[in-house]
Amino acid sequence: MRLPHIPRAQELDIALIGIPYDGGATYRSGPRFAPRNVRAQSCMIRPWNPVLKVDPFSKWRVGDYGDLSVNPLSLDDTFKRITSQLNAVLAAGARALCVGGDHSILLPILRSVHKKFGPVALVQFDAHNDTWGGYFGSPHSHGTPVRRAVEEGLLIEGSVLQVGLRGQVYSKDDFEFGRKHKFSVITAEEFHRNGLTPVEKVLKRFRGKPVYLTLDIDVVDPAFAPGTGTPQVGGLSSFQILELVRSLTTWSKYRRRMTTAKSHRCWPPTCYTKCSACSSWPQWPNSPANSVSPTISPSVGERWWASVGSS
Ligand SMILES: [Mn+2]
Repeated sequence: MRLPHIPRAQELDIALIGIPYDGGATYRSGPRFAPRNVRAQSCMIRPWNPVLKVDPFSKWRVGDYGDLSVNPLSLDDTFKRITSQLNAVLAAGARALCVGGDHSILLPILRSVHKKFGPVALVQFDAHNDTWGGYFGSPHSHGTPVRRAVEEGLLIEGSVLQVGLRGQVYSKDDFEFGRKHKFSVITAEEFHRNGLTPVEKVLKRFRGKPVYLTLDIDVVDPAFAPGTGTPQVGGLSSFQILELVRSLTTWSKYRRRMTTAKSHRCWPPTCYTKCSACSSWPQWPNSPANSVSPTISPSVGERWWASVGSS
């Protein structure tokens, strides 16, 4: 990321973390190279967002934590490594923004989130529901993490929102698991026809709950994001995915009007712990900002930005 490399979670509010693993991919490999490419592409990111009217780098201490250690020859060992390393990040009070990696890494991430926060709601932007029972005899792959997360009790029952599902599946029963567990599903076709309103309606039901957001890049149409491991036509345009992600912040503003600072629970548009868009840190009694090194001033974000260059 266009950020300073700071592998010390206690100094960060938001840690960007690469997880370069694609041992769970069943078709086209390569997601292991995604973190480094996201970093390269981030060179054009500038601090002020005129749509959301926010400069996140001056508001929060955001840094590139680096990549987690993975084992390219073992899915089980990789999962243990991911959970264990993320546990340390979350225990230090930082929020993690993880960049995979194929979608199998969602499960070890959610295990770590559960350890810190208990069951969470899940918002999933994806072409697939990822609720396969297994694949090639393995309980884990990029198509299974949501099912395993439900089975392990990592998610709040009835609080899963999936947006962008499309394409052919193996059987009509592929959607049975989601129905049984009361998932809210908005297919790509429904999204194209009805826009953001149904999404926002479901999100309002998640108010007061901790939420984890996961975005599988294949939710975007391969015309815009051709490098994905499992391309599916009929997906979202680059503008639509921006609007979809921004809708989370709009919902956050709605919540800001509806709640007081003290009772404020959190909506993170980019990660899963406490709010990143709805309030400044001093309003959070137990925020990470209150426990980090006093040598870091609130204005440090601006200096960080300057230190990594500007165009
Ligand atoms: Mn997918």
